[in-house]
Amino acid sequence: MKIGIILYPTYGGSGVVATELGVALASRGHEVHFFSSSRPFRLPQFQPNIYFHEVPAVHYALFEHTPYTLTLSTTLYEAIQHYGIELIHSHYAIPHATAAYLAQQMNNGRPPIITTLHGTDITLVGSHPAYAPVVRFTLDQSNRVTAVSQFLAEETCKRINFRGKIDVVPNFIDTEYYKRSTCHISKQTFAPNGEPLILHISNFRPVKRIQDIVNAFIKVRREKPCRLLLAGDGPERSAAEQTARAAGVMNDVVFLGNQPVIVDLLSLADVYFVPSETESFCLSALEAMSCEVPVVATRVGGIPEVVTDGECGFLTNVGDTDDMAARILHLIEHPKTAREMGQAGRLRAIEHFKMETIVARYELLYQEAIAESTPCQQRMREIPSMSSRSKIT
Ligand code: GMT
Repeated sequence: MKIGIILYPTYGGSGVVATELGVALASRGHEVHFFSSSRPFRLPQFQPNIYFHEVPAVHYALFEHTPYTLTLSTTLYEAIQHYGIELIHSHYAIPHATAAYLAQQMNNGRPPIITTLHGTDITLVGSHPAYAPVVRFTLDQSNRVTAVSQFLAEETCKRINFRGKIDVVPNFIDTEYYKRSTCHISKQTFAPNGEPLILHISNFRPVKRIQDIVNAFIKVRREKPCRLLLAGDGPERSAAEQTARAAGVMNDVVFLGNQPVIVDLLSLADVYFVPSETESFCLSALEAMSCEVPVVATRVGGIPEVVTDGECGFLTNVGDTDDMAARILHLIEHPKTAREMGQAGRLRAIEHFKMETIVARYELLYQEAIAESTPCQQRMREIPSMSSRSKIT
């Protein structure tokens, strides 16, 4: 198939999932066209079957904001015409699904569109009154809609009153790549005295509750020497630095900035910590589980569909930094339990979220959407007549 994938290029789960899906599809022989405002950070430079189309930002003095939706529609439309793209897979509804719809209308209603909802495109942004009607309309126009968790599928119906069908296709993980390995970095780099390492990776937006990470760490640190590794960057970083400094634990907190390759960090970690306000899925928790790291996370959104409480780690209430600290402390004081929970996490990743299985589900959805949207006459032309079929002997 010739597949167009629209995605955000920046650090964030939806862009990572879309990139890894496209790369997997390309290695299965499909022709994959990525559409984004800049090259997605995890997209390999050279790989057969992969094309990258940069969506231009065209500024004009009259515009307060650059109309990205329109330049994306034109970029899609031209690629559909030039390469014969058979299906568009839009990751994140706003404005990607809307731009895909425009391009489809410009091209006489083809190709079909699959929209994958990732979370904040419904829970934080999409349900805002300024967006909800257009998001609902665009989902109605998509040939198929998928959500990365059951939680998100239900929220979509509740929050924007969407009445159509939503297929739940969870995010996936390449368990062969994401596995605990002998790491290129020595643990001593971060833990000179062999201290346990607590790791968090995100884009440091308010929804990630970075202050809770630092506050829980301060409580754990009072009981036991340990170190906190924070990978990523974003608006909440400097407040977190101030809190750590004021509490006198800054020497035990390492801000690593954005890290394109995280498997090494995960291979060093003793606990993965994610106290988010909401998460439709939490891809980083799945990455940790695949690397046998026990997870301490909040019991919100789609997280319980990923992390089984008491089996792959512990779930706590949002903001309950006492409980979070107690759970982390328990794991670092009981390495055998931590190891067993880590192994249970990897098994769960393999059984429920393996890349090959989920990519095959998307392939099937694509085939169905293409078949359903192919006009009857054309489909009949594609089915050879009885006389031209080879005889069954
Ligand atoms: O919240 C982020 O880190 C980014 C955001 C995105 O759209 O890139 O993540 C959302 O999509 C991810 C991939 O499906 C999910 O794993 C995250 O849980 C989800 N974030 C939220 O729901 C807050």
